[in-house]
Amino acid sequence: MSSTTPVIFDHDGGIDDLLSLILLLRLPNIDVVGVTITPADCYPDDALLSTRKILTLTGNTHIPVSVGQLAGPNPFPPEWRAQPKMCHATPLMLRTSHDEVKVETKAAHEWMQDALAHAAEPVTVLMTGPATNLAAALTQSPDLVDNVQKVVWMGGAVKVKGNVAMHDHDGSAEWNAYWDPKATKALVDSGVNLLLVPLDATNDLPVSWDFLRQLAVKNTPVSDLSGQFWASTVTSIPSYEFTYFLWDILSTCILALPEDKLRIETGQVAVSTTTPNAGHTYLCGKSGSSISWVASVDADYVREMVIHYLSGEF
Ligand code: AGV
Ligand code: CA
Repeated sequence: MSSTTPVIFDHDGGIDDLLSLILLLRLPNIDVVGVTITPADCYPDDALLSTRKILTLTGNTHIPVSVGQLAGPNPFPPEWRAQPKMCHATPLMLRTSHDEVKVETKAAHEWMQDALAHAAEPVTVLMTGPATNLAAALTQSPDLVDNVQKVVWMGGAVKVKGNVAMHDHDGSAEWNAYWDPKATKALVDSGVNLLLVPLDATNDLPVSWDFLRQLAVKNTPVSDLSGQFWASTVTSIPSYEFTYFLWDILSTCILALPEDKLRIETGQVAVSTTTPNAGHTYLCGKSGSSISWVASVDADYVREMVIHYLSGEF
């Protein structure tokens, strides 16, 4: 066994997905073996360009990137998908090249199957977008479940209300789970070792002005770029939803958070795939699958950890 944890990171190109990539690459004892992109809360060209630039900026041009070709039935609002274009328009990102980072020709779910099949030890999969790529990989090759150490997924809302606000939805689902409800169900039912990081836990971590001020006083290249990314989220469109949270950021922190800083619950969870609650991840005594989720965390500790790792030099 190596002393580092091999991790595949599947993200969907949002502001906090890209910040999570920077954070993940700066956590100790993590070996990122590949980055895959789900074309969900982003436009994939922007997500790919920003990912390649972040890998270059952090000295990780050896890490391969693969873009997903599968899409769920419930698209994200175009305003949200367009927002992260600003990330590769900041001066530091404009000055950074991208072409040293290899883009795999295989689609993300196929690249994942290869990577898992050939891994020397079981791999941790961190996901901060919809579950589509991993669900497809495990549906096509169910034996690969044994090659996954664990899945940490920002998705779902177990005992709290969701964040989907659409005319044909009752608001019970979280967006990543809703984008591709069948993939959500397939993942939950796959038998993989799954830890959800649902809204239950992330609701305690809004991106507040106080948090942004604490990051800003660090006054370093990494904290400045991070603060610029987050600055674009304070204008989230009120008609959809106003507050931006440390959703994906918390999920990334879970890989390095001491056990006594979080509370995990385990139960039988089922997933709806039909209106009006498609993507709802709910407790269900009889017909659900046994999975775990992060119920709460030490929010002050997490904020300090984020500010610590998102400051310093690149
Ligand atoms: O539901 C949270 C997920 C996270 O993976 N995403 C954003 C995070 O990357 C969807 C989402 C919910 N509310 C949003 C979202 C908002 N106001 N803006 C953009 N994306
Ligand atoms: Ca995301």
